[in-house]
Amino acid sequence: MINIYNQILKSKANKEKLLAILLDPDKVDLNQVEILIEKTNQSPATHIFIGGSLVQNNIIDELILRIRQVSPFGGRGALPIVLFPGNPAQISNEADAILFLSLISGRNPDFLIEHQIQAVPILKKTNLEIISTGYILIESGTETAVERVSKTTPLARNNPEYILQTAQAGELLGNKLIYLEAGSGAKKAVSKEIIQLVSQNIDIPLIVGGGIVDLQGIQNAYDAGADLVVIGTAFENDLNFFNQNR
Ligand code: 1GP
Repeated sequence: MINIYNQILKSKANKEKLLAILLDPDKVDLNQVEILIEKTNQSPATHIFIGGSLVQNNIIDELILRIRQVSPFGGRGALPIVLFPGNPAQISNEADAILFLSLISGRNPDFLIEHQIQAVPILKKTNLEIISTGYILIESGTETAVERVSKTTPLARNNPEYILQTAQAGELLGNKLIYLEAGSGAKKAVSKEIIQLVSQNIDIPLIVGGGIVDLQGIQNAYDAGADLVVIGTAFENDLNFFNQNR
């Protein structure tokens, strides 16, 4: 079995940028999975992330099985499938790995540690690769679903030093990844300045997502130092997002 985290480290060392397409099981129509995966395979995506703030039911298993079913080489050609869960109900043994998130920008104990404790008995029954991730929500113009659901305040955009300190605390606590999140459908993506400051001052790989709506936005995040960029809404809204000249 491939070790997804080691692959991410290797890509970072080789300066190869990574791209995850985020599928929200609440929004994916199972009858559309075939075209979705066809478009994903034609895109530069290196990973599929699955999750959402609200998803509660077991359609995640079904979605992943369907993805494997329609992927090349009897499913072996599927991109690595990584859970990006909003709550412990979103754990599926059908995925390859899970971002074991702690919302370290927030001060809600449920999202800092309680959900993780609840997830342990479920995780122990799976073969998922568990990747500890410091998740940092950054102010992005309007209230986002993750803000609403987690009942936490995002970090102020105009205080990059505090954002950096939060990321560094996550690294010192042993997180293997830092995720700078503007929130799905955010008005403003995480700024270049913030990405640059954080990426230059942590050693672990950096994920950036939320509110990136064009290819230039992806490139900007890479140029600023993001190792992996996450695209959700833009691809959801336009499956040809990656084949257009923008
Ligand atoms: C959300 O970072 C991801 O958690 C992706 O956000 O839907 O805005 O691309 P978008």
